Amino acid sequence: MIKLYWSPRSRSFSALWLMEETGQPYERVLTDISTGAQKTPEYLAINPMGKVPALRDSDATLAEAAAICAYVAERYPEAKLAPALGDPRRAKYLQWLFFSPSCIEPALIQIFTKIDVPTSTAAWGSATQVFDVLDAALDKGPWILGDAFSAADIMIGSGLNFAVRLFKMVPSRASFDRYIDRCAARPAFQRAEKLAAG
Ligand SMILES: N[C@@H](CCC(=O)N[C@@H](CS)C(=O)NCC(=O)O)C(=O)O
Repeated sequence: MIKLYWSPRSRSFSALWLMEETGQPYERVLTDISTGAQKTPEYLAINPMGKVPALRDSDATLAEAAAICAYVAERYPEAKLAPALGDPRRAKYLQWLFFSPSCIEPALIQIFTKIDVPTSTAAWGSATQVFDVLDAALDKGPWILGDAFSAADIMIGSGLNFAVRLFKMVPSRASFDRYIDRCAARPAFQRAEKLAAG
């Protein structure tokens, strides 16, 4: 059975939401980052970054929330969390799955730290560009790929929920509001919210 290493009120939320969407049994292994549990030698052997979330599946271990999404979507194809190999929608699925750690995360750090980086040098362009691009992509909906919910929505939805709704780091927009509402209405999101509260 998959083991999910997680900590309350952390980026583990996306992995909890993901596992809840699969409908498969999994074991939650509390790795409370407020106690330093993420820095033990045992845990560092799983994720040398000493951060949650991380996952164990028999002999396989991995960290990084977006990679966990990709792995679990492939592990449980019946959950339909990713377009199948050969489906043309898979291209955009991968793009949006990677957009979260590659563009949304650094844009939020830029907002938080107020560092100035030339847009042509910054891999994420600018925070304005990131959220304009997301706004346009989410305008039609209901999901980032259109009609099909996917693991990319788990990464994008968790990021927007955190940045727009919970911490108000990014001004809301109509498309974001509708999208976060749709994400938050999913029973798996609601179960993950309860679990993530600790
Ligand atoms: N790049 C990682 C980031 C994970 C991360 O930042 N985790 C934080 C909690 S939100 C953490 O474990 N911090 C504890 C520490 O660094 O000691 C991912 O996307 O999964």
